[in-house]
Amino acid sequence: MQLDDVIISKAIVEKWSQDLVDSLEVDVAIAGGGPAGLTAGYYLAKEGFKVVLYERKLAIGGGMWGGGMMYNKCVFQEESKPVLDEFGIRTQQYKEGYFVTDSLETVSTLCSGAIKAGVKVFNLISVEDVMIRQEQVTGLVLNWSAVDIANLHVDPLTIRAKYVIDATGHAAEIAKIITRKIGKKLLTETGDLLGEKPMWAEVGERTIVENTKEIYSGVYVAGMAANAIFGGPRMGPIFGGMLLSGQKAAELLIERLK
Ligand code: 48F
Repeated sequence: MQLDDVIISKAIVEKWSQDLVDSLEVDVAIAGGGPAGLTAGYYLAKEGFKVVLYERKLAIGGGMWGGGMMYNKCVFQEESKPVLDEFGIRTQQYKEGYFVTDSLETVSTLCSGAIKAGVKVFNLISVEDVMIRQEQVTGLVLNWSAVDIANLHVDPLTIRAKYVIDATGHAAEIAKIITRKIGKKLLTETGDLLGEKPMWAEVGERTIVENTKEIYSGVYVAGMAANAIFGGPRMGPIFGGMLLSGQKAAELLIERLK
């Protein structure tokens, strides 16, 4: 059989466009494809909900590829091991309660698991704004990351979602968009982002799960953004809290969606 270059192009354009059209109205839209966003998406999609995830960069996986200071190993605590087992990520026990994984296996397996569970992932797309109706976030406003990088004047497109998850990591970008656009109305003590505190793995890993909750009507937070919003410490290359936070965000939303 002879290969036709134009059929190859048509296959890509038609199938991608169909995916985008199918994702314009969803149950949950996730901003950010790091460990927290991927884990939240996985558990939601597994329950049968329609989930879309947007990642600004070419590769999803966020801050996990480089392990700690480019040593490509990740550390996980005991509590998060069931999530690693659920995905089939191999672990080595280093000391009691400390498990080590290969960061490349961890990211690629989380990614594969989320997509196979049904999460529709769009890379190279940034969330640049939110849609708000009657003081509730009802969708996301998207643009190609390349538009932003090239500083092009191009208007975005919009998708509708019953719920949004801010899984944008340290930057907590959805929370920042909300405060910039409508003022200090987050569900924090001050209504504003309280800001991330210095590194402290023990406290950071605990508080990140506690801080995984609704931050504005229609918006939940998962992962590092939770501590950036609610004033918890960062925790460096221990990643169990990211998985547990993603899992908790999914559980909270499954309750609401049911
Ligand atoms: O940063 P990231 O990995 O967040 P996370 O899932 O995990 C945090 C850890 O990696 C690490 C840590 C562990 O101690 O602190 O940092 O909470 O992934 C966030 C992803 O969101 C993307 C960004 O490119 C990254 O891949 N992102 C950020 N803003 C946007 C976005 C945006 N506006 N639109 C789309 N993607």
